[in-house]
Amino acid sequence: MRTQVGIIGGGPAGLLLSQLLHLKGIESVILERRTRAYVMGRIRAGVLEWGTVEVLRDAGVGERMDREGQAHDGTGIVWAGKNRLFIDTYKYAGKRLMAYGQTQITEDLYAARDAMGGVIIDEAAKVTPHDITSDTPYITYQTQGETHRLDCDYIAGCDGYHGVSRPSIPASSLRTFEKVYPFGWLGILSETPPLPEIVYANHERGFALASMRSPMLSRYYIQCPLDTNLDDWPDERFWEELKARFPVDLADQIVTGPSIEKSIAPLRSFVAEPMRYGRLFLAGDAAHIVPPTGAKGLNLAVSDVYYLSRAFIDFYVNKSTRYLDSYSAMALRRVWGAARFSWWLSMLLHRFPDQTEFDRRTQEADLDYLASSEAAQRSVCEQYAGLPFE
Ligand code: RFL
Ligand code: PHB
Repeated sequence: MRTQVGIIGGGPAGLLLSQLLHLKGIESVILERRTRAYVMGRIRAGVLEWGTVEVLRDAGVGERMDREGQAHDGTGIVWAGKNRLFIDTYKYAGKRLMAYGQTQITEDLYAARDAMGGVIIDEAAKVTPHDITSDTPYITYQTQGETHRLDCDYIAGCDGYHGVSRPSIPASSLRTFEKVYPFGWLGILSETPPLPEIVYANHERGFALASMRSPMLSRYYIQCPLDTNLDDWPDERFWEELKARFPVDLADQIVTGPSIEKSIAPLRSFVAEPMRYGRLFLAGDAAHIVPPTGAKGLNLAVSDVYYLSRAFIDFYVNKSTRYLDSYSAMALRRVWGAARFSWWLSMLLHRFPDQTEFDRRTQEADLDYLASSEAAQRSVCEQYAGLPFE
């Protein structure tokens, strides 16, 4: 088989890239390791920057998002059990946020690709890129035990943190930066009405977050030790702990019910540089991971894909490699901005096991300063709402 762009990974990054290329008449094939049901069943991100909303609309997958997604002017932060600060991104950055699930985005993208005859090979095993520094790269993979070969002009590595693309770049040509946080997030999804807005809590028992997917679907998280066992967290215990981390007035508004999903995610910051090696381009979690506190992971995957699709379009339509050549540097500028912000917000809102009283006081001073300073709020809003694309 031959195509123009071979895409490894059928998560949001790979699907969106394929869709944006298709709209400009550029062919691609997606190779996805998992079954369709598995990919669709993953519960992950929920908060979209407005730039992401616009890219999804331009990709022709905005209809359900505009109908079912919930636009917000910002996000609340509570700490010391009492204060509530509203991070008003609309007032200070002129941008709203959209609460709409990654699960739904993935469904919308699969539906769009299928409707347009997009080629997606599910359950592709042993996907391996070859000859990536030559002008004739190709990818081999197996389906039902049979090996196939996909020839292409370029390869897009959109296969997430555990994918095969990044490890196929020689270690001597790749620099990686990593920070691992000493806790995770225990998250649940429940078919209960959410709080009216997204609220982050810094509490002495640990961080908590109230979020949403739709008027009858809530998403909540609590900070937990890395060795937490899901079996030790029946729903009742989760709700009790969640409510204990919010001020009473908010806790009283939380509607509880049976969970329909429960999982633990570790927190990590990771960046690989450069995001290009020969004819292989990395996008999304394949190149970088941010802790979820800043709600940036999916948004970065979308901004990478926005830059990368523009680069391929410029190449195929205008015969120019200008954007392909600047892709890595351009994407990394935005990545590091989001990596810094996500790290900062994580440090601000969590309780660290080795935190001293000094650390606690400076954390609280940072929060109090944010509450009292319009300049500080403006700066946070600009970053939380998402830096503009170049
Ligand atoms: P994905 O979604 O991991 O998709 C990669 C795809 O590649 C496939 N794959 C392979 N295919 C072929 N061969 C191989 N060898 C392969 N190896 C892997 C995988 O099966 C998969 O289908 O990466 P992508 O597309 O870059 O998308 C990134 C986002 O998924 C991620 O950044 C976000 O979910 C992060 N995130 C959030 N981001 C936000 O912008 N806002 C949020 O509110 C937000 N909340 C979150 C989050 C992530 C979380 N978890 C669980 C990590 C909340 C959580 C709890
Ligand atoms: C979510 O709704 O899953 C969510 C919201 C905000 C975050 C992270 C995750 O910072």
